[in-house]
Amino acid sequence: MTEIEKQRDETGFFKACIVAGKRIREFDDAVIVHHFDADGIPAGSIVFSAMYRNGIAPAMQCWKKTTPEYLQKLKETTFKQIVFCDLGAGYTSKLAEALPDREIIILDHHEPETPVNQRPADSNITIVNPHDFGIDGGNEACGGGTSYLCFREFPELSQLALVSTVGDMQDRAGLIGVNKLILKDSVDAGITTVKKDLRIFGRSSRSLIGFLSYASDPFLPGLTGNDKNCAQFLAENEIPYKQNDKYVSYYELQEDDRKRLSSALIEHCLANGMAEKAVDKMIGDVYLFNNEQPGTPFFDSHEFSVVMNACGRNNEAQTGVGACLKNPDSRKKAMEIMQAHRQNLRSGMTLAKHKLSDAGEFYLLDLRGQVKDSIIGTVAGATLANLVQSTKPIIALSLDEDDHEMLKISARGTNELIEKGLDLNQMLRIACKDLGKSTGGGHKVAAGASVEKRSLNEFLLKCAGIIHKQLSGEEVKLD
Ligand SMILES: [Mn+2]
Repeated sequence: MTEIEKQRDETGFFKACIVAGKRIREFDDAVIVHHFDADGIPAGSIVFSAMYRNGIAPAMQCWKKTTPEYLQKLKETTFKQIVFCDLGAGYTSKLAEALPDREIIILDHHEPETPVNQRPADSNITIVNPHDFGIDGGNEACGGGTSYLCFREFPELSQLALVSTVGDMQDRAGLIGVNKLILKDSVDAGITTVKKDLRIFGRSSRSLIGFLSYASDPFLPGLTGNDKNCAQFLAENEIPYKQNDKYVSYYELQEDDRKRLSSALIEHCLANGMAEKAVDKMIGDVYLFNNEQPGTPFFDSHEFSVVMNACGRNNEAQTGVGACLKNPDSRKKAMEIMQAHRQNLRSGMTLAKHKLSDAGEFYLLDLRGQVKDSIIGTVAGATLANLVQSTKPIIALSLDEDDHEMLKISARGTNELIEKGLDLNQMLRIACKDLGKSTGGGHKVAAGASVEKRSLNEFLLKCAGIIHKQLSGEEVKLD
């Protein structure tokens, strides 16, 4: 069933949220299981906060995905109630099977496993999911948003909902639908201010040079990864990036300097081959939190969400939760984690420059043992974007940190290559077929795979063959 066929029922969704929220606040022996990403961490923190207001401090667990191992561990606990945040929707039957004697509430925005009218009526699981009400969980309600709507009587929690929304990248074209409503709650309650501005990380917490040279979404041609060029660019445009011997951040500039910098940057990106569409996306609404200190990443929803992402990817979700709950020690630690994470990214990118080789049909970036599997995709994307000519896709290799028999592979392309027929999702799916326990897939422009070490040569040969076919317009068959 598609979204369009389903009757949109916002009121029904809000009602379901309120009922679930009320019940959750009655829980007295609960664990919150939340997703590990920049949506899931604030989502779990929202539920924790709401329960804590009733004097109850539930346990928390963070999952990367639903695996039999995680399920088994949860089964071994004695919690009577379980709240899943930002995960669970795709696995309700497995949850019902493994945990038949618990009361479970799932607050999720991912595509549900079974349509709402085909679910068992006597289940121990309550599902709250925008998809059930004809609301697109892909772009107008995230895990944090759904969680917040359960506890709308606490408008201050809308701050975390917005961190989730931005963390789930649902703000790319401005907020719509349910997200827009949450923003309105937040603005009306004096929690959030909306501004039109450059949507590059580090507006609040980075020096201007770092702001430009660390930019990775999008990658700024000639500037990302190059401090010298950034300093020169700022000087050429007469932006006072150093004042009284102190490097200043974007928000510390005067309004007219900020404006001059954004127009110069846009001009620079257009002149250096960035697609117009990508350039347009650089300016948009940003959400600033009135109750936070400017100069910290928590002041700006985007920076806040990057801190969450860094915590999640470095197995420090608990620190992320602490930061959401405004614990000063957690916040300090979370900022250190983010700095280390971005430093890793940067050294990964420097290393990549020396390690890149041309493998004919694609660029090969072999970073086995040198770059962590959690950032290999970002490094691959950055490396491809920084090439003067990205006429072929890039395939990057790293060691799988959880499974020593496997490699983690990231493949990245460009929109131009997609137009010519490249499909990295299809490519990796086919290349992994019949290679033992190798699996792969993702999107056309960005995909990943887990490949057996001993099959690497065969895998790369298959990749080359498939990419060649795709880019020369030949038909590629799944088997
Ligand atoms: Mn999510």
